[in-house]
Amino acid sequence: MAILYENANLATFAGAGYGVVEDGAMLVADGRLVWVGPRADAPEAASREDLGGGWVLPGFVDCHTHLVFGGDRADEFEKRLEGASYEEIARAGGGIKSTVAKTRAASFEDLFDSAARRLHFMADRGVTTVEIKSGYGLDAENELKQLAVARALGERLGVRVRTTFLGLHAVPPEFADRQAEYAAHVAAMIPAVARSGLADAVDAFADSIGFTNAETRLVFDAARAHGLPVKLHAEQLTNQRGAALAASYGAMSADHLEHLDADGIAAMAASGTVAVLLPAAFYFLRDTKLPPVAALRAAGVRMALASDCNPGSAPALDPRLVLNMGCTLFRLTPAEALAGYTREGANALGLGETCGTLEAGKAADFCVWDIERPADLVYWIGGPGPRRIFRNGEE
Ligand code: DI6
Ligand code: FE
Repeated sequence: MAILYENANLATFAGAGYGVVEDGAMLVADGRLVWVGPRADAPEAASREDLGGGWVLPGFVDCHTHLVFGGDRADEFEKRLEGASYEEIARAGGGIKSTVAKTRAASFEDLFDSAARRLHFMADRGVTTVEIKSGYGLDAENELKQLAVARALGERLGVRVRTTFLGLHAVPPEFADRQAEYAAHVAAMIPAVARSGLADAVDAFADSIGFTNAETRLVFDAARAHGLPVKLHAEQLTNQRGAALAASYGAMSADHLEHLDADGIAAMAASGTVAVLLPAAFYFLRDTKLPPVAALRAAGVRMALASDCNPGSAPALDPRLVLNMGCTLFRLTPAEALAGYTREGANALGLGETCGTLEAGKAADFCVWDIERPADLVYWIGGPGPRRIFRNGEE
């Protein structure tokens, strides 16, 4: 049955800026937006619903998270406040490796329950699509366990989930001092990952405390051979020219990018690779090197904004807080930040035709907010979620 939603201002994010339609209406049928425009021009509909004068935005798309993991790392937070650096903790066997031990020890149900609590929080605050990476299992069994939990979250929580295999995240203890062998082992896991149908993409952590470009290539070649698109954690802590490498594989996105240089920007612009900015990690690690936002903007590179939710570098769940950080720390405009959490997040996941804007033909994923203007969502340092949330037309 078609329903006309009316009496709301729309921020559609179709085209430049907010794409505002004042006093707008949306016709929804079969879970999709059929028509979007000014109420005065709205088509006839058997059923109508009054949205009470709020603002409607697309549901948020959080295109980079590590939402499924065992335990947490509050103890390391304390250590860092006593003077240890993220790299020192990682090199001393803490960091990602400690989460790996807890993730391996956790059952499917334990992982599901803890991640579901986090995802409920995000969903209540307007996230209708989320990407979830593996990367804390680091062997075939536990990586697939994490990916299966991510899939189950999507099925049971009513959020659209895209999964990413991040086997090349850290070297597990059984491969200590054999990093190159581990990279080959991860490449050899790709056929089974592809066969399982549990991963929509492949990611890697190319950095000084992560993997070399040659190791990343090995895994990307395997991904390509099995039809899986790639993306990369690039230039987070050092400039390893990972973004250019990612672009050469037609990567969907390159993420973090604090140390990105002009060549990397040009390569991303040429390949259409989305820049995913992660200000919560920048904030939590007290980084000082800003990603080159002005140069990315000037080069016309699409910029998405995401939480990077993970236990080590970004225990962040609230999209409004991340939106504010994107503006305050990275100098995005509020319109860019909101487009980054909707349209560009969808583009970074290859979902640009599916969701991320309020346009006819897309999924009816939208939130109704009680605000005066869209920038209110960004201006407050965190804040309440939307009054109503719809995904595929279902509230
Ligand atoms: N970069 C990050 O910020 C996260 N992973 C990565 O490659 C951190 C993950 C963690 O510390 O657990
Ligand atoms: Fe990350």
